[in-house]
Amino acid sequence: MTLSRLAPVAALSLFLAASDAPAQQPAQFVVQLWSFGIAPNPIALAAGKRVTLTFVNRSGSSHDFTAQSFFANARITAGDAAEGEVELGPHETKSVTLIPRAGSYHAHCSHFLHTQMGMRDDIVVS
Ligand SMILES: [Cu+2]
Repeated sequence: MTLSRLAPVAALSLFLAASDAPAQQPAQFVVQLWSFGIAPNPIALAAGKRVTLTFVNRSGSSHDFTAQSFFANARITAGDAAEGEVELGPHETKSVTLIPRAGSYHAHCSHFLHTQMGMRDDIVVS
């Protein structure tokens, strides 16, 4: 194939790549939970920018991601964080899409003694 035939294809793929990332596309952010920890720490998010938080429970035990103040101050557009909490069964993954408000928040697992064993985290929205 000659270069002159490849050029339109290259131009088309450039166009597709550019139109693939519109501004309203939420960013993805993965939060991992296990026995006993939450990562990353801190969870750093951009204020006012829509983001999909995907909570991945890597362990065979149930955990939750509890951050009442964080969720109460965010605008949730998809998913569920009822009472400021995302409950995860063994090896379960759940996503919540939201627009976070600037601030510093705490997160933890509310299961008995899990916070004390290391399941705590900070969320920094700036
Ligand atoms: Cu836990």
